[in-house]
Amino acid sequence: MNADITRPRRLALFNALENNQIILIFANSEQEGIEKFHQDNHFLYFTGIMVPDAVYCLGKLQNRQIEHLFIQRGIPEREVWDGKKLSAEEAKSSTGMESVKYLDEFYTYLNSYCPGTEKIWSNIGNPQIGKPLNYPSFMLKPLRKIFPAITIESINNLVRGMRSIKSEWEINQMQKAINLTGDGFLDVLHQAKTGMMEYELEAILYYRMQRNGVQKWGFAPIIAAGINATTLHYKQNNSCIAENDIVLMDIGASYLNYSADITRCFPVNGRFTARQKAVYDEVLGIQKAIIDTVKPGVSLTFLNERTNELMQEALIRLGLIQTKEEFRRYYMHSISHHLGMDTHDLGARDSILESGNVITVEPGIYIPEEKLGIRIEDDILVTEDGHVNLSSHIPKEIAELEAIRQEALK
Ligand SMILES: [Mn+2]
Repeated sequence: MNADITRPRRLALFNALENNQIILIFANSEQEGIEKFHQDNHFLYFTGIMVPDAVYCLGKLQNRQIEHLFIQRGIPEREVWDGKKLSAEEAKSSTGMESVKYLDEFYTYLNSYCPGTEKIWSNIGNPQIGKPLNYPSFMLKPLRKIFPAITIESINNLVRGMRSIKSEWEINQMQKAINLTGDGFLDVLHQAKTGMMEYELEAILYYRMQRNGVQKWGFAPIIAAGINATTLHYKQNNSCIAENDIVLMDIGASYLNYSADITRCFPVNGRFTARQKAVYDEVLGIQKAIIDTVKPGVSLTFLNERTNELMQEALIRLGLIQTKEEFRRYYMHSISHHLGMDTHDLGARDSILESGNVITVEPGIYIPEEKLGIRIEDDILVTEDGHVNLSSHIPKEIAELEAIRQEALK
């Protein structure tokens, strides 16, 4: 992600600002402990750099633009431990910004900008009751005391429109994440056996992804055999896969912080039972019908309402419910969300689709009493004249899945 990619984004961001407003986007802080460093998505989107403990500052004050990047100052004695820090010159050339300062100057600059500032947009997220302040909120805390008149608002509300329309470059990153996830899924189809643990399938997937440059999952992978698939956010992945289980895998690599989000299900013994097939066919039919309706101008609300109708009919056909009102017993979630750097990306739940959006389409039926959960999820790009299914090459037809499994089990 170089300056040619991030510079136009910063220009659009500046144009979204009203007079006497400042944007402060904090990079993630260096993590102690076992986790590798991963960057804040807003910070990466606008700067393109993977360094911890930095701040991007953009303001429109008295109708003049101010823009600085604050980075950590290198400490020569630490270099043998941590390596060299990004220098100011390197930061300038990778971001295309002219003014790079050090973090120890941050509050001095900020204090000089605050008188007259009406609003600060920052990546404070949604404060959660009972949880500690996140890093940006912590950094802005002194300011709230000294300049109580300044409104501090989540930057999500400013950049939602920008981030939900993907550029060609972004779509290419997402396609890579999707393809590597699909390759990993095919490896699983070829290697899974009855009696394996769910985490073994997780390892097969991650091996393929990491060997191809993926540094992290887009989200905690769900590898759920049998009844585990009826727990929507199951992520223990530590059960043994039994003979007649369907394995549900809701998985997505993150490639340069762009996330895939794919769900596939397969029978571990190579063949769906008649009942498993019937449920699978209903979910697949609904998924295809909903994907067909995706085009600019259609709302996510419409997709949800249409799914609910189709689901009611399907569940009655399957003999699971008698009246339409009962359908939430077996289908509890919504059909779609925006996908991008965040797996649940910026974009309102009731948004109207525009060309350049990427959304998931993911109906499911969950029947604990039959130890069966089926969800099928693809990643759909909205285009001028309809849509493109970015994950259409990842097998989901029953005949295809059975053929690959039976070949693998020979
Ligand atoms: Mn999803």
